[in-house]
Amino acid sequence: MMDNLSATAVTQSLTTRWLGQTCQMLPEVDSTNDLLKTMIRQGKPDEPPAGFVLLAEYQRQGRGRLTRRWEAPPGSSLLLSMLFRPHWPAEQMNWLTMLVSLAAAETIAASTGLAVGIKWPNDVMVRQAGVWHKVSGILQEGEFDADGRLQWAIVGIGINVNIPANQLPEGITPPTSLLAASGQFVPRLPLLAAFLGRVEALYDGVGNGRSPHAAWQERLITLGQPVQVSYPQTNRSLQGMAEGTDAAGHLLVRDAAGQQHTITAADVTLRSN
Ligand code: BT5
Repeated sequence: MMDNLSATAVTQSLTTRWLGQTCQMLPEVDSTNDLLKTMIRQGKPDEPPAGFVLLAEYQRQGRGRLTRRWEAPPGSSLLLSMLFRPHWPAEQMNWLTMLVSLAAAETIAASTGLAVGIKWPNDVMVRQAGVWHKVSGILQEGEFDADGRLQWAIVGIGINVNIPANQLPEGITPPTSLLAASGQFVPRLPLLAAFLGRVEALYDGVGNGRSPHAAWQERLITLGQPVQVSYPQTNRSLQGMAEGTDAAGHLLVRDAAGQQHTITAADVTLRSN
């Protein structure tokens, strides 16, 4: 079954004030993050505007972190990039990924009843047959201005909505979709509208002095678990206990010798899996 997402249908279904009120929907693109980056670099200052959302039904070269791919069959998923112009200090940079993963987790839990958690730093997971599976991934990119503030940031997210179980991509972490995990077709438009509404509320909350950190940390399935931390670029790795996160969202891991490490960017595997 397919459901249609058009830019008009999206804007009509939104309850947001600014997020997604300007949006564009493409049937096919290389990568929504890459195209949005080009639009920012080629546009006038403040074009596209903060809150602009670029959606696609299919990505020829959807990207994960580093050189990894994000794969989804046409029309099966939510694939979008959101543009923010936060002017936040660098220490708050990760709050965007934090609030977007939290918004996705809360929206998925509310609309499907599935158990939803977050695997540090950027994976939204649902529990299926007692095992956590990856249902969504987030890719944040941005640029700082001369005062070290976040001038613009793109947060791209892929949510596997109606990918049939036999069409799920290969994944380091076992992938699933809302359809595969719940057995129900999930209409994408109301899911998208609820998700963008939640992102906007959490983002506006930051402007009013509320950090998404506590609610995000509460959903982390990584804490209190033995983990393996791998740094793919250097081939180094570290084993320890994930004890918590700091206000910036970095993971705090204690090794067997009792030393605490602050992990800013890496891949984390739960050793109990
Ligand atoms: C991510 O990277 O999880 C970030 C994914 C971001 C995708 C969105 S879609 C819209 C926007 N435009 C883009 O081009 N990208 C963003 P990472 O943590 O590096 O995980 C990537 C890994 O997830 C891959 O190497 C695969 O193992 C696995 N994978 C690929 N497609 C998947 C899927 N649909 N579901 C679950 N896992 C997947």
